Amino acid sequence: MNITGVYLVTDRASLSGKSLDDVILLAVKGGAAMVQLREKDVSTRFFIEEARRIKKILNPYSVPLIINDRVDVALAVRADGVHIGQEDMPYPLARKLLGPEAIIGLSVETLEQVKAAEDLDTTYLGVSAIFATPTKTDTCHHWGIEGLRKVRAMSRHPLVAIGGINASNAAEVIQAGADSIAVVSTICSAPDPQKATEHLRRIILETRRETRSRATDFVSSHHPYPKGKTP
Ligand code: TZP
Ligand code: MG
Repeated sequence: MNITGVYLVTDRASLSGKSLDDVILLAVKGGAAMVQLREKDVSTRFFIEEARRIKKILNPYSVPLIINDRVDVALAVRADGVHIGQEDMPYPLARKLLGPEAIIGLSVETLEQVKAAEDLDTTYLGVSAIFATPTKTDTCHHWGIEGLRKVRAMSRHPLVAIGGINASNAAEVIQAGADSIAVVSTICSAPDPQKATEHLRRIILETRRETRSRATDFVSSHHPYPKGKTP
């Protein structure tokens, strides 16, 4: 599974009057690569019905549906995967229940957790939270850009950065080593979620292009032979 691009994480409190289904559809039309359904205050029955409905919206676009926290809900609706935190079901058990093909993301909030995750075959690590955010106020620490660089250097896993990310800081988050950017309010609260997603996606692509071309310049400027004179 290629973890890349814009990752929408839903939050019904951030919808500013829009419907969840509309926001998800617009984000996908704008190029969102993954959608995580995150519900903290609904009944299990409601969560399952909603997940079934969202799965139908995502299917034609082949965008994976990830369920936050709840392995049982993911199994019930045959979602593509789950995102779990350090207090949720232990990763090995989630993997055992969901099988080898499932996308399983694990949140990491400390370097010890990053180190411990090296022994796990997680699909990605959710580096949480990069910046302080009003959307989630119980995060114990903020990695910042330097912290994210450290995680990149330590981890073999694809990294999904989350927390306070928007169009003004997305480029530096990608430069620091994130493979994907997960956002709630930048898409959910946007007046036009499709445009907001397209904008983030463009920033990611352009930043990757610039980083790649700088790397190529570096390699050619350190080539031992002048251009066209290789033996
Ligand atoms: N996990 C860590 S921060 C966060 C979650 C779910 C919320 C991110 O919200 P926003 O609005 O993108 O800052
Ligand atoms: Mg959780």
